[in-house]
Amino acid sequence: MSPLLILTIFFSLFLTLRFTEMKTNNYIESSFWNFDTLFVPQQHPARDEHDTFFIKDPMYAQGFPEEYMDKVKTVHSQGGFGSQGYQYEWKREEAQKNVLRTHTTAVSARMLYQLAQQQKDGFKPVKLFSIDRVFRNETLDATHLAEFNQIEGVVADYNLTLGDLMGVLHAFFKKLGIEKLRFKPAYNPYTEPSMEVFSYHEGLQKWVEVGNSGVFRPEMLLPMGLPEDISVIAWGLSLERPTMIKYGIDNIRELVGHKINLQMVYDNPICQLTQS
Ligand code: FB9
Repeated sequence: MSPLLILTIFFSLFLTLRFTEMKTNNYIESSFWNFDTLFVPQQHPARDEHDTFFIKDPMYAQGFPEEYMDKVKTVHSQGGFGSQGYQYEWKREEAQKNVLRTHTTAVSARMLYQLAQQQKDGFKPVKLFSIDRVFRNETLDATHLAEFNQIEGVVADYNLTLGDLMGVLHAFFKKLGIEKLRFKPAYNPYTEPSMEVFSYHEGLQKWVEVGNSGVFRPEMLLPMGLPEDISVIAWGLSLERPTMIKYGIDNIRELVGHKINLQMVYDNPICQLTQS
């Protein structure tokens, strides 16, 4: 039993569905890519040190795409693209603050911006994924550490709908042997509509939240230069939760960290999440 096995399963699942992996080799991100490009307002509670690890040195990032940063400033402070924005005074200094990334959705923002820049003459649909560490300054409990591995899928294509998102989620979880899904309306600053995803877990005899998802907002995509009729659907989950549920582990410290029982690691047979 190792998270590595589960990692391999999710990795091969995405490759089977012909997704391309996004480069995630930067744990430190500027607040600009981690929050502002995702239309997360600068006074949002997720942006204070109670939820986010801020870097002391170097405290500030440099080297932003100035033209794009101006568009992000405008959509936050005055709106545009049919949105009224947040009507507040957006500060460059706040966007420059370096953080330990709180989600790999920051990487998705970078990728979508690069694609928009590269594909000025006609956007080619893409399917992207990322699996890597993210950091949250949260209260530690049996299922939460200050870091976890986020799994994220992103599909960008012409005129995608919420129905397409539900369809992709069914295809994704079916590969994990999960057929029955329920969708519950949710809220994220960067997606509208947003849905929490639940699946019925026979062993636990209850509905388990297996992820979050949504359609990226035009206030995020249009300042990047993406064509109006391109919509982007995305979803996320963790690597640790499926591993814990699969192996009946109720305290995450038995899965990662210095307390894990190595004997249990050696004794546990390699096993496979049922693949349809
Ligand atoms: O992984 C989660 N649950 C889960 C997943 C799979 C599973 O079993 C698998 C098949 C065998 C069992 C459980 N969750 C997400 C749901 C909950 O555990 C939740 O309480 C904890 N969440 C983490 C964040 O906690 C603060 C899990 C983590 C999470 C949550 C949201 C996202 C990513 C990870 C996201 C996203 C997103 C949304 C819209 C657009 C792009 C990304």
